[in-house]
Amino acid sequence: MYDVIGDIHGCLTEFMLLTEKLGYQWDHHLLIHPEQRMLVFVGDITDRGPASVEMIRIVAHLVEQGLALYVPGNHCNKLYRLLMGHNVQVTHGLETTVQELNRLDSQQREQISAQFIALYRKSPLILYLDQQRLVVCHAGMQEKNLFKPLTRAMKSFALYGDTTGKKDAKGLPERRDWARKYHGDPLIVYGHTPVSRPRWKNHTLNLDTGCVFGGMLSALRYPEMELVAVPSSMPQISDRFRSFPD
Ligand SMILES: [Mn+2]
Repeated sequence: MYDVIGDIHGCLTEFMLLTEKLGYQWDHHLLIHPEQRMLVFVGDITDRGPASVEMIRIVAHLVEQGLALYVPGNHCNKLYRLLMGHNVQVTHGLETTVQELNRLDSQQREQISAQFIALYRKSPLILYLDQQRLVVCHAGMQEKNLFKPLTRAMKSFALYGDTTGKKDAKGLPERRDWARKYHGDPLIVYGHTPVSRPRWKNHTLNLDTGCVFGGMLSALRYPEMELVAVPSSMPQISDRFRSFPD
């Protein structure tokens, strides 16, 4: 039994409220569910929100202890590359995570970097759960590529979705509606593209309800298929939400 959680982006308060609502309790710095349910993170745990470092600590610790699963998102990928010493642009929210890291003393900074690097390296871009009936991936995956070894193009799809390289009318990267063309049996649960309500399309579910943009933080209880959410405490930035035709 899983509780899949959408993009958190440093929204620790909402994460605490959501896990409480899902029935998790803190026990020795770990979130435990009395019915031994498991948390699954769809990626993008950092950037833009107020508590990215603490989210890294929590997620890394839970995964280390075998109490949670995680797939990296594009923001996680960029943070990983930064921490590995690559030259990345500190933009699109990464600046808040870097500010938080810079406020730590060097020993704490080293520790959190090492924790995140270890978390990233051991986490697959796609999780196949419940005998391959449940697929979790940050930005989604095409039906024809499920269960296959990941190529470079598939890795990019898993992190960024079906991008065109162009910008849309709002100046955001254009993303094709891959879920519309998905007709597979496995349920694909993903995030990445903020929508005002969790979006079911064919056998896919987008759980990124834009918590960091003032929406809400959403979870899917699986296999119950119940949606659980808490409202965001962040200011609402409505032009960050996308809408798709049904
Ligand atoms: Mn993302």
